[in-house]
Amino acid sequence: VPDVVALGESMVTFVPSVPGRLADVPSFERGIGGAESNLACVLAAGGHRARWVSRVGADGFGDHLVEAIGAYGVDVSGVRRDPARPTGIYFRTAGDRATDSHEVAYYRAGSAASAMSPATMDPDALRAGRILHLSGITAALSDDCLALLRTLMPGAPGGPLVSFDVNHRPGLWSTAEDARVLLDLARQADLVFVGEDEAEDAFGITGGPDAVRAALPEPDLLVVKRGADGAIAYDRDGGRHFEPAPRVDVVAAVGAGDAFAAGFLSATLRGLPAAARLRHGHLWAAAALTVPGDLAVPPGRAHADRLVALDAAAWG
Ligand code: KDG
Repeated sequence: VPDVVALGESMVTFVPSVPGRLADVPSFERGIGGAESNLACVLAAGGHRARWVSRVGADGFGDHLVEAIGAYGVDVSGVRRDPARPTGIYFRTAGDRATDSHEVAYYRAGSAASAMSPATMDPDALRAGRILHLSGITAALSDDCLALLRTLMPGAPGGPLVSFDVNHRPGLWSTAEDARVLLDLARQADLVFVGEDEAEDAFGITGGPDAVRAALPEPDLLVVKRGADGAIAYDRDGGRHFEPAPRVDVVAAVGAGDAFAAGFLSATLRGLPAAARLRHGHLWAAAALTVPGDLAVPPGRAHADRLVALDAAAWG
């Protein structure tokens, strides 16, 4: 039984060789991207059984994704090849370290993954793990992808815990109506990850993390992320737990949210309390923040446990 099954589109990523505007970047290095497979890769690297379920083209980029994600130890048996549609790719700039504003150019419309649907994917296989991890990116890919998400949420009794990362990607959405779609999906998940800034941009929720919880009271567990200012977990009993984030020299923020969710889920699978879940999330995110690519191997479990056990002064 997989610990975590993650559903979503992955893309070959082109990471710029130099900072600056996309128009000026002369060359790029190939990497792998995709929020949900990033999460599966870091979970597998962290010693968990992770399965990534998706569709990729029957092309070289699809081969590369399956091989590279499989090389992290992720179970890729649920990935289907589509001879009629290409694998998505995307280019991005290195961004501004302080604001993490970067340009993204997606080439994914009509991709193999956009044809994920209740008819082309097996919902039972998707529900085979202890946790099913989904994200708002999938909702934006096509009506079929959104229909698939809706068959998986809310989770059924005895089924996996449904984890949902809002992952609002403005470049994939066109109307304000779409924010409602994301909010409705988030309401049906057991565990939700959302950034405070994301909640403001996507949902217009101002007033900080408590206002996000007030607008999203349904999930048993809601994690509101505040970047360098830490994260707060709200539980169903009214509990509110804040943990500061360690200060790191940020190289590239892309992938940090996926790593945070992976660290949090890892600690959840291990039955650790809220404080440790948040700290593992922060540590795994720190690993991703300090590399240029979208993905970083998290610290080993014993090492991470020692860092998590440091007293509050080391974390504050
Ligand atoms: O979370 C990082 C992702 O944004 C990146 O890997 C690509 O999945 C991606 C997307 O759709 O933006």
